[in-house]
Amino acid sequence: MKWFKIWLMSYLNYISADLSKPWREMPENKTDDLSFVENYQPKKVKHLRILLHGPVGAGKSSFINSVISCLQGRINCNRAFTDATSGSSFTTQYKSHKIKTENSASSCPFVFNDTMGLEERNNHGVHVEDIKLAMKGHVRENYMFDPESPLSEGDEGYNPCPTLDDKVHILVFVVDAGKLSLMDDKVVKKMKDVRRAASDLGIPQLAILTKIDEACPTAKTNVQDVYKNKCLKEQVDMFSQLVGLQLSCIFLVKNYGSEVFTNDDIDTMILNTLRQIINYGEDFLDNLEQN
Ligand SMILES: Nc1nc2c(ncn2[C@@H]2O[C@H](COP(=O)(O)OP(=O)(O)O)[C@@H](O)[C@H]2O)c(=O)[nH]1
Ligand SMILES: [Mg+2]
Repeated sequence: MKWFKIWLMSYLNYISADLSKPWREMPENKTDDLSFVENYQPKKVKHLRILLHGPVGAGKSSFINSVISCLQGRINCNRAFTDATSGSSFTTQYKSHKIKTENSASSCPFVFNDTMGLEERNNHGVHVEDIKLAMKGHVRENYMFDPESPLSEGDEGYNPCPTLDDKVHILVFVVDAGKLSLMDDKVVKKMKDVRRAASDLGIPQLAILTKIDEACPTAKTNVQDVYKNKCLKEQVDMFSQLVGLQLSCIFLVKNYGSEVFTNDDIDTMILNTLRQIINYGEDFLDNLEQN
């Protein structure tokens, strides 16, 4: 019992101690990133298409709502419907989420496609083949995903002649930072398959680890401390090894959920991540120009 107490105390000390320096520098506030996002204009397409992909309940719809909240300056929790009871996938339709800002009548020049969540059971959640088709631009707007059979050529929801606008320009994995160690092998395999398909198409990939407020008991979610937290760093390392993504492509985020007002720390995390997403997507479009 005595040794258990000593072990527990040293473990708690270990997880509650922050690194002396953050392993990634974050901006002091949201000003630069907000202005970058507000002034962003894609060079080659009307909208930069961002595909969010990951397990059910990871926070994909919440991330879209959080971006809307940051840009509108007020909490918006219903545009991309979230599911607080998440057991099975709530998002079943392939839908482009356009975002309007407070000051502009037109929508932002980027869109999010939220997919039906990945599930470990066969015939549940989105089919990996459907994600591959979506990346190539073959999935039409409002197509209802069918977990039992992937879309095929000749189906009504199949777009045989996608334009560059229809294609995905950046793939974003969204995973719950607190559930990495519990993630089923089959889900990891599905994510790796999707990653490989994206790489074959030259589409860059990035990951967001969400729910950092729940993942580590001692994590402080103010923006300057998030990247000092040892436990969160371990989750980032773990995800990097699981899926094979570089550390520089993995971002920590707390989505808006129970808040009634937006705040600077959450805005900074969300907008900084969005800025990286946009930069990676633009790199993809730039490289196409060179080919
Ligand atoms: N505490 C916390 N809850 C979150 C966060 N992101 C999402 N959630 C909650 O997790 C649940 C599932 O989120 P949802 O966006 O529907 O997941 P999706 O299936 O990936 O679209 C909802 O109840 C959200 O409010 C987060 O960063 N922190
Ligand atoms: Mg969803």
